[in-house]
Amino acid sequence: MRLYDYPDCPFAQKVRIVLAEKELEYETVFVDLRQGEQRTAEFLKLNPYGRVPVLIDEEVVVYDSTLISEYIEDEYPHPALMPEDSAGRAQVRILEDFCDNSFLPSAGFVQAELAKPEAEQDVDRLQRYRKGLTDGLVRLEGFLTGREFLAGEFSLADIAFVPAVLNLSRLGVEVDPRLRNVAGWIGRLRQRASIQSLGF
Ligand SMILES: N[C@@H](CCC(=O)N[C@@H](CS)C(=O)NCC(=O)O)C(=O)O
Repeated sequence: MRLYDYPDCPFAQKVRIVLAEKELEYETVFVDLRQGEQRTAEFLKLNPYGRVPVLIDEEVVVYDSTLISEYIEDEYPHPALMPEDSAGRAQVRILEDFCDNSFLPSAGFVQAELAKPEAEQDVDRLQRYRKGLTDGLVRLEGFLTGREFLAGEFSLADIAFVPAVLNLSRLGVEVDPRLRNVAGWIGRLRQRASIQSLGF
């Protein structure tokens, strides 16, 4: 298997955690996004949207971290990272969607703002997107009531959030100590071998 990767990309990080959970061997191809390598004709043949990650498994080419994760789950089902029942699977997908389309973009905007010299940072924008993250954590607190992980057992939903939730302090976001479920969940994520092996 070959993963087209960019080390700081949270979507590529998601896929690396899935591969580590399944103990699958793969090689990585570094796509230098800063040099525009994602827009070369060769790369656009793999992903017409010009984004990492892309996974190639023999002749199968899959792009988009969520689609890749589901492909891996279908093809290499053990250990399972999706619940067996339809309701549980739908919940995992809803959480992944929330992560990919709301939580991770907020984290990305905060990160982009913090990368600027302090004098150029837009304080209102920073505050708005940090609030997006803290509101997101409140939502997760509800999902985690009476559960160790977001969908009960550890799943693709938890993996989706790892790159953002294990990076919160660097984004200047503290977990409100009243969010006990979230704090406990983050602690459990930090203990997982797959996550530790990737240096989170
Ligand atoms: N929905 C996609 C998002 C992937 C994505 O946004 N990748 C970014 C890097 S983190 C990228 O390749 N950006 C290059 C570009 O837009 O030119 C996924 O889940 O894989």
